[in-house]
Amino acid sequence: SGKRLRVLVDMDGVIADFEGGFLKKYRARYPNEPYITLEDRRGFWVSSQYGNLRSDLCEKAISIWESKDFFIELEPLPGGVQAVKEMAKMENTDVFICTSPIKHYIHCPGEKYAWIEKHLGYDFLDQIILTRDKTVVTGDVLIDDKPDILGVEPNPSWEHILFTACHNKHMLPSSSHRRLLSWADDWRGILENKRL
Ligand code: BVP
Repeated sequence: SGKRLRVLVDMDGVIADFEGGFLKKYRARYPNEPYITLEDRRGFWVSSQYGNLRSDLCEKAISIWESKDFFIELEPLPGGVQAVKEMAKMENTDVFICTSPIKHYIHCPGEKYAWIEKHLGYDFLDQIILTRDKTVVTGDVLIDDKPDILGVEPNPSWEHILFTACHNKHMLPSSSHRRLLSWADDWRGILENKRL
C-alpha cells in the first residue's frame, strides 16, 4: 500500500542495556549486599525482585538508576543502534524512540536525549517520544521488552513485538505477542509483514 510505516522502538532493554548497567553499578556501590544475576532475573521490575530478596534492597536498587550518569552511561545492546539507523533509512518508514522516563526527573530525561545524540546522532533528537503512557502513541509496531504495556487507551494502534530480555525470556509463548529474540532476529521481516 502507499502508506508509511511508523515504528516505535523502546530504549531501555531494547537498544540500551539497562539490566547490565544496573547490575554493574549496583555491585560496585553495594559490594557486600546480595544481588540477582541476569540469569535469575524474573519480572519487568528490577525493584520488585530486589525488594522480594530483602525489603531494603528495593530502595538500594532504585538509588542506582536515580543517580546522575546512570542513563547516559548505558552501553548499547548488540546490533540495536545499527538496526535503528538502517530502519530509519528505509523507504516509507518513520522510526521513533518511545521511552518512559522515571519520575525522578532530574537526570533521566536529559540523559536519554544525550544518549540518543551520542549513539544515533543529533538529527535523531527529532525522533524521541518521552511518555509514561505508550498506549496513547499511534504507530504500526512497538518493539518493547515490557510484557504488559497498559495505559488509558484500551486498544492501542500498534502491534506490540516483545523484545527478548533476561526478565522475559522464560515467559511462555503468548498468543498476544510476536517476539524479536534479538537484533540478529528478523526485524526486517516483521516490518515487511506490517506493510502488507
Ligand atoms: O526508564 C526505565 C527505568 C524504569 O522504568 C523505565 C522503563 O521504561 P520503558 O522501558 O518501559 O520505556 N524502571 C523502574 C523500575 C522501578 C521503579 Br520503582 C524498575 O524496576 N525497572 C525499570 O526499568
